[in-house]
Amino acid sequence: MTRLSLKTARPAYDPQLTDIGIVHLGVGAFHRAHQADYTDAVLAKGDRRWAILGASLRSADTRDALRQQDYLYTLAASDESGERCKVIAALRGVLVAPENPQALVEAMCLPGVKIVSLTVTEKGYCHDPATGTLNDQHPDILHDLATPDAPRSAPGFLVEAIHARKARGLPPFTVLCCDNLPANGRTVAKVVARLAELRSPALGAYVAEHVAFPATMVDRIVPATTDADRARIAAATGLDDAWPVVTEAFTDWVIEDHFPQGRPDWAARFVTDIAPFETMKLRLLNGAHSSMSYLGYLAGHETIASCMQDAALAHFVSCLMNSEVTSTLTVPPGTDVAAYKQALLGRFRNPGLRHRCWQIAMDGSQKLPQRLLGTIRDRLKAGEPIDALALGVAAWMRYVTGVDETGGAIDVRDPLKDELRARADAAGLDAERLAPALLGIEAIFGRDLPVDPRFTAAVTAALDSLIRHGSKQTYETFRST
Ligand code: CS2
Repeated sequence: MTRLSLKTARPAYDPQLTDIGIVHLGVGAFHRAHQADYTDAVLAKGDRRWAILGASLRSADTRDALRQQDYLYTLAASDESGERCKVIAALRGVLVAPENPQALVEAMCLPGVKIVSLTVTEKGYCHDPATGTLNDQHPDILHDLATPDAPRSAPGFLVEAIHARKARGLPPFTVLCCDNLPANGRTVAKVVARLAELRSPALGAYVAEHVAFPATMVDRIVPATTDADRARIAAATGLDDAWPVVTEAFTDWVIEDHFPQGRPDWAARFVTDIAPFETMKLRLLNGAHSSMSYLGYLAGHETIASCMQDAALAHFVSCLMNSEVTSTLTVPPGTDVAAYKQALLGRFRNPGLRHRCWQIAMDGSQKLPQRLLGTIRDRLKAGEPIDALALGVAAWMRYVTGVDETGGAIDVRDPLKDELRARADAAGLDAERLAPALLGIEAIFGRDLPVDPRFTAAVTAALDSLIRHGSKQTYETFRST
């Protein structure tokens, strides 16, 4: 199949006539649906300096799929009016870091590269999620300190390339974190400066003084592509695409405008203070997502759209957002929070997105702090109840036991998976033992929450109900509140 269907938007520029201006670490579906889409529009408008060279830090899958199609791919975006496809040409290549780490460092040292952006997921920064500081005992960090010129971790690549550029008299690139970390620019700056400092105090000082780490709030729901998506998109476009990306029509990007080496004129919102935007999104969207993913999975829902069709679960999500999260937010300039929440419920309901609970449930140990625990801290400080938030945390605890409500195995994916499983196995399915066992993980809960009786009591009660009555019956109790 080679003919492009007339309904499919094609690239408005020749990718061969573009220059690489961005190296992107973690070239997965989210990047291809979000930053690459914004950059494609910039290239199409005629500023050809910003093509993207992608890198995978782990597997060769994306490179292998896209290489045979010159790194062009289809982006299919849906809302209630249907699905629209376009071909994105912003990605000029994909390097697979483990095959040749030096080649990636060299690419990051190209003089035309002004930005290194990242979507390596929360765990990719090798930090302690409760405090945001580098975990200097992380195996990849130990590796990168021992072998700095052949790094493995994202911070390792950043530090090595910053070091190499400095040695060559090239200005540093701007580091643009596009992951859902709290204060993502500041957090990554801290992690990278610390790793640099461990290599040499002078390099640490250079990073702190000369490298820009603007913060971002990124928002677009991007489920993993399925074979059914491939078949449907091939039928719609007439293109045989090995790895199209499926997303929603909605997209948002708020960026702190601090790019000493220049930046593309992305159709993003450039602001001076990102914090209120980021907190609103992490707590409302991602907080609801994570809570729904654990509760929904346990109740037998496969996707978020299916969770939203369960009136009791949809009601729980509204309670979580309206009764517990909203009071903790500072309204971002120009934002109508009620309208944002309304739109969010519509986005969750989008039947065109088969966003699996299991996918969102991954890496909970890295996600809970910014999605639920920060909100809980603020509520406790204000002396306010935390029942819905505590149920979200308890559902995660029930989920990471690795056994579902019918006795089946749950495929728990998490960097702390082994520790979670060992603690859960030792405690057994008893809330009085399981809750404290998991609350004892300081990297997730810090030191304050496990000793706050209001928090421990709420989580233990919710977990007890989940264990005794199951997820569905537990979230149904919110209908009468
Ligand atoms: C999701 C996010 O997988 C997850 O954890 O909550 O990827 C979410 O879809 C995006 O942040 C939406 O912007």
